[in-house]
Amino acid sequence: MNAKLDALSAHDVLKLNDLGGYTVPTRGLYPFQWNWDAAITALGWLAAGDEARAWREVERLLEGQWDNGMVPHIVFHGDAETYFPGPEVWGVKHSPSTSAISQPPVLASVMKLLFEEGRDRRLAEEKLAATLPGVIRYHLWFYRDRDPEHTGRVCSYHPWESGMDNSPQWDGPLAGVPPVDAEYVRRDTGLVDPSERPHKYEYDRYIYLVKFFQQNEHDAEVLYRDCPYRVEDISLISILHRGTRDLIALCEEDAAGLGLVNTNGEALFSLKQSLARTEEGVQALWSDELGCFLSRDARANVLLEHVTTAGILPLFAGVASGAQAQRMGGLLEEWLEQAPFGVASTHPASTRFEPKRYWRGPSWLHINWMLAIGCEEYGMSREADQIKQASQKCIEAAGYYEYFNSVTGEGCGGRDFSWTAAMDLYWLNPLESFTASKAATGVVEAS
Ligand code: 9WN
Repeated sequence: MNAKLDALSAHDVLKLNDLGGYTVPTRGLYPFQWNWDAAITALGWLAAGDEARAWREVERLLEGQWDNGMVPHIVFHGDAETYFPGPEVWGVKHSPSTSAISQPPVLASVMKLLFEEGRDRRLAEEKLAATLPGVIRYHLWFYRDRDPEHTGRVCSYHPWESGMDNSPQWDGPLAGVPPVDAEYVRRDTGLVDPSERPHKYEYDRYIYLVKFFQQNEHDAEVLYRDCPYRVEDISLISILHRGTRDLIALCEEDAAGLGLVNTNGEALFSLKQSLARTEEGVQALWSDELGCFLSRDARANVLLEHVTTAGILPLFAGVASGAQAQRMGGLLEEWLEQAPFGVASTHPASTRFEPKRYWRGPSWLHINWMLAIGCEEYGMSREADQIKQASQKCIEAAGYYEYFNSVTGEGCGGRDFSWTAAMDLYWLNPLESFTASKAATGVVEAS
């Protein structure tokens, strides 16, 4: 059975979710622009042949950028009643209104792809020159505000900042957060099956943290010192690291003759120092026993011993040694044998594995894409191919759902979902016209 046959095309999904220069992840459940969704979705617009729309997605996301450089995890461009917590709960004074935390900054790596794979060179040069300075400030913000002690491991203050909301990794650190004492009404559980969503226990603490940020006026020093939740998220650290490398390459290659390296000399020097720190600092998160990297509870000073896809993303960052990569490659093969529909977000042998509850076991295609790139770059083409095939199986089984039950392939969460459609267009089943245009720009196909 091929679920794509009687569904909207991937391009139609993007058009359905296009609210005017920004794409909502799905209508109803997520009615605003999300940070890493926007980046991944831009790849879909590129692959659908609409390069201008791809860059517009980036520009609209950057409309939410704060003066300190932070690019928030949600930009509330319009009004909507179907999401909680909305702008009034976050209480941020910014126009457009935004949340007060960020998300894994895959944006820079996506911009490099938009730049390299776009056929309209004038457009690509103009848009890169216009957006790159903002993204450089974004990365500088991460290292400055989130790693003030220069450990090489930026920290995160909310599970939502990881994008992997209820991953078992956060169970321990979240237990140190008190529940919010005010009543609130969730919207998500009225829109999708509650068995696919985080529990009330988690939401009580998610909302406590939102209020905590507001009460402390988003003060970087106070949050670092007092936030009851402070973790070093290996996924965020890895995605940031690769993004920083890509930013530096964009400036230094100066392929467009834009002189970006001259105007950003000091910033690039600082970013390079941050790269060096992370390359060293991330080794403190390797577990020889489990054969993968781990996140760390920075308040309790303990490693979070859960095998999740987050711990394999150092392959995407390029910070693992060859021997570490081999261990992770072996782990991935056995992981896919136990849950064949994509790489399960939590290892299927974990006692906390739940194949359809959000980030506790389902598979997510944008994560699979990053894992496949990482494997390919470490010379593990077989594993990269396996991940790609396992991802294709999800779409064939269920179409463009938010995420997939990693054991059965059943589609879960929101339907007609932008990043899943984008990954199909860009990675899994690109249109011939896109493949031909990539070949014309000299881009060599990986996996
Ligand atoms: C909170 C939009 C976002 C994704 C996250 C995913 C989910 C939000 C929520 O939806 O998080 O940010 O309300 O559950 O976990 O990765 O960016 O698709």
